Amino acid sequence: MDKRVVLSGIITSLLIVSLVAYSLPAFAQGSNTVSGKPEVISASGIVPGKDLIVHIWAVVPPGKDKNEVAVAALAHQGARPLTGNEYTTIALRWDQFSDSNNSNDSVTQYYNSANVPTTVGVNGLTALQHTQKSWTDVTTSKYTINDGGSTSRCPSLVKECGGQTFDGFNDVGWLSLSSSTTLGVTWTGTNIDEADMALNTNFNWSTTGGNYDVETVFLHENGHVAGLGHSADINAIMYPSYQKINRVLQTDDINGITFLYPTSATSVTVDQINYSVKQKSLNTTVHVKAVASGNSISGASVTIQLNKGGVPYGGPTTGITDTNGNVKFVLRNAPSGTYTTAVKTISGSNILWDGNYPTTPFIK
Ligand SMILES: [Ca+2]
Ligand SMILES: [Ca+2]
Ligand SMILES: [Zn+2]
Repeated sequence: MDKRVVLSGIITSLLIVSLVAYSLPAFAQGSNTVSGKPEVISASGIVPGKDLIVHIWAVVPPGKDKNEVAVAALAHQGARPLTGNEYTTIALRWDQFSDSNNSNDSVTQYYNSANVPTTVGVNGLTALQHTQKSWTDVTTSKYTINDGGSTSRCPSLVKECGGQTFDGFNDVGWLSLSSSTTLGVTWTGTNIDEADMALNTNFNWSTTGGNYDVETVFLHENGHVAGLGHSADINAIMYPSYQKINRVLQTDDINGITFLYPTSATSVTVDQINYSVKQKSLNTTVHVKAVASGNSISGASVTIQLNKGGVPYGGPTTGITDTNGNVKFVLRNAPSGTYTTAVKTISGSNILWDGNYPTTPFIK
């Protein structure tokens, strides 16, 4: 809940990965590439005096200024534009991913199919589920969002549901939104972790390759649900303008979700150091495994220092563990004596060495 403290330390990186758009003059930027369609922009606002942020998609009618349209669309929601500084200090960040309990590391989202356009039908839920999977499947992030099933609740934070109350549920629904230019909205709390979404039934929606593509918009909105802001990267899902059908997270989106919710590092240890002699060579094999699961760790970079008679023999050497978690070091023309191995470093993607290794000597 303590977003101000949690987020204060990550402002610099957030600005780089996902919030650059806010340092640009407009909270709505970008050009339209959907031929024959008016430009669609996304903008974020805050309701003064309330614990609420809203993200909207708004259609810019021909000849209209997109910033004016965004301001007007936000005003329809009772909100004013959000500045970059405000976003980085008050944005939603789900606390369950940073507490000491791993069993609660997920967000649950429910779907209300009432009022779904006939052109969308049951495919609306499928599209939403795809986007939940897309954000969940980022391997470098532990962010997880699950389908909680169907609901008849009106997404409580959405203005058109009345009252804008926190009901403890993250709901998605189809509503006739009051602004004729607003394609969809996502509301989130700033202190209370809750996110509700609605798409406007007054537009033409498609799940079969036409615009506006439901999954593309759900994917962007579920980025806001995760706590991401807009990106200046025109390829990113979190770019604040509907460009075309795009149902795949891009590098910038992956960087953003990874920054907010990085996967916890796996604790690894060295459980075995084996020696063998082949002709004049001394082979030293180091095995790396995960402490908790016992699984062998491949691709880890291991640096050792071989000692003979208690003093370093040669310099440190580095190798990479194979698929069995082993890395072999070969000392050619090894003289007779008592050898020990000091493991200096173990590094690799998302692993953290516990510093332990066996110290049993080997006599050649
Ligand atoms: Ca947790
Ligand atoms: Ca709700
Ligand atoms: Zn947006």
